[in-house]
Amino acid sequence: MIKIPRTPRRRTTRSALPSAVTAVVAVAALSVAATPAANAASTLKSAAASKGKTFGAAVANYHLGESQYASTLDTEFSGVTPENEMKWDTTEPSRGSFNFGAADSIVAHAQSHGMKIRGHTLVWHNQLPGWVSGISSGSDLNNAMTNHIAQVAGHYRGKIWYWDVVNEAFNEDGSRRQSVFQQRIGNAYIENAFRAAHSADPNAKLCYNDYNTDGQNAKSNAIYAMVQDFKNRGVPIDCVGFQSHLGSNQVPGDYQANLQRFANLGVDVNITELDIAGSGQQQADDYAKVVRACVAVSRCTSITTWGVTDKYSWRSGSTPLLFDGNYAKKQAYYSVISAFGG
Ligand code: 9MR
Repeated sequence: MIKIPRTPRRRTTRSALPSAVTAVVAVAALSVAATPAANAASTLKSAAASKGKTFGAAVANYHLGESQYASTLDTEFSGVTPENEMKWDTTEPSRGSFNFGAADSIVAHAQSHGMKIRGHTLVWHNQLPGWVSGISSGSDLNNAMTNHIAQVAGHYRGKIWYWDVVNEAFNEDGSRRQSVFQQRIGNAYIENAFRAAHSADPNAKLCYNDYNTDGQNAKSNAIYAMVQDFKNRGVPIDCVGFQSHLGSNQVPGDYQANLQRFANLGVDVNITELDIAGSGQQQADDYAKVVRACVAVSRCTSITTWGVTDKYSWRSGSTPLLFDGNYAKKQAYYSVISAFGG
């Protein structure tokens, strides 16, 4: 384990010191510069790595050509989630015609920078092409769904760390969302999807992902019961994703306890789409609470913010990310680093 200095060394002015001291300072400075640990806590990814975690961002392929976007991503983040490029409407816009171009570019960028990839998402009621919603027979829809998973997860076999296999399948009251999958196939569609993903890419860790599940409530209780049932029956599930799209001052008091109860079922927990409305001290405090909770839960392996810069956030009016519209580091950025102990 590499020890990280708590505070950055101060620069010392050479001319103000006698030469012997100057030499010692110079040697010390050299050895600091030569030690990778010297700046270990100076980026999000190095701060997270000091606690064994990955710090990712949702990425849009069409922004990668913007140099500040790419350089902020490459310097600060150790994980990526394609924001839209792996969704069904992009990857299989008409039945049996697959399109992987945009997602392949993100994957290539991530691989060439040593970043881990969260695949997002195989089965979701949104960004679903019309041909899927138009299928009226349950067995035909199940075939279309398992074929989609086989093709998409198969295309990226061996490259994905975690897959969000099924996204947002529950209502706030804990009942099943009446998506086309639920209506035509019934409750079994979720486990069918996980089994298909496991066959397509046996080494990817498979997640169920949802929002408003950040504390104990009817929705997270229903997901908890599903995961427990899957574990009991041997349905392949490895992880639960907590999106954590949060308003200001809304980190639930039981955030950590909620992560921990899922971890205790024998799954990893990921914070998958973190963004928190607000600014200044409030936003910094809210981010710190989330990071501290993840640090305290050993199976919390990854935090992903839902974007890099406020200017391209899906909720940019809430300025919810760690870099402002000019890529300046916000107060919340520094509180994340210090919440990791940096
Ligand atoms: O950030 C995504 C945005 O660009 C899309 O227009 C939107 C379409 O529904 O999806 C956004 O990402 C969502 C994610 O895939 C699932 N959880 C909620 C996210 C924010 O809406």
